[in-house]
Amino acid sequence: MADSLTYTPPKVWKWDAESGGTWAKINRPIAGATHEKELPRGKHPHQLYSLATPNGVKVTVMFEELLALGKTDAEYDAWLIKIGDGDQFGSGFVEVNPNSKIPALLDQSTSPPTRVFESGAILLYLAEKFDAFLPHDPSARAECFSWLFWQMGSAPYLGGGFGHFYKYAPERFEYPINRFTMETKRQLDVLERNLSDRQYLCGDDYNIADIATYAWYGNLVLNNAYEAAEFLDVTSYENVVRWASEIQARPAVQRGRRVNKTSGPEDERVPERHDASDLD
Ligand SMILES: N[C@@H](CCC(=O)N[C@@H](CS)C(=O)NCC(=O)O)C(=O)O
Repeated sequence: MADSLTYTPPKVWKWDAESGGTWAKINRPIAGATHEKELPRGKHPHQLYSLATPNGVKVTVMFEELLALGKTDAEYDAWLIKIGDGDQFGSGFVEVNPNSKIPALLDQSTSPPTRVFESGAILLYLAEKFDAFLPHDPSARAECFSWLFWQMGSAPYLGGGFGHFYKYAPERFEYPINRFTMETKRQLDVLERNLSDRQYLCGDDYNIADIATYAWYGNLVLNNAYEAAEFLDVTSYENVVRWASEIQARPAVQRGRRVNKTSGPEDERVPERHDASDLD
């Protein structure tokens, strides 16, 4: 191991310096709003406040899948939250998500409006509301919950651990990169083994567990995240690549991936979505 131990923690940690790295500007050890700012509201039942990160894409893919199924009541306005600029700390956003992270949803078809935060909770809320992409049979439903919550618990090791130290940290340190690469590859192997005899994560049917997991691990193996495909030898996870490619080819996934996107090729960016035609 090349890195030596150079830091002795003080008795009590104090927030007295920027941590450096890509996200230093928005890292803070306290919750709550930093400024007053109302959220905009559109005409559709669902108001989504988000950005096209993996957690954000889960929800826009879900909306596009519901609309593709003909669930016209699933219409939504997708407003852009620029997390790099601190929009998630505006007072209106914090009212919808006290955790100040995208995605956050306000369903104004209920009275009073229903707020939902945490991408997994939003997927479940929409799946139950529209009776779609969630099996009815209790055992099949339990399998879906298991993979959905597996994703919610595992992805922070991939994003906050591997992705952070491999791509965003101010310096590349061997110890955390090794630790989180080990865990990321172990997680990919969990998926690989599960998908070796299943088309989708829970069997023959595509459901919200696939939507959630594709957004993170699918994008990773298709080289859409962290420029780490070669480093992680992602092509060795053949079944994960096959599953991810199949999901990525779905028209609703192609549409959902573009909503609230502000980077990448110009013709893929749809920073805000208020009508199906915004994506056409
Ligand atoms: N567990 C949350 C995680 C959400 C999350 O980490 N969102 C990130 C973008 S992917 C964010 O908003 N970061 C802004 C910040 O940390 O201030 C979920 O799944 O919704």
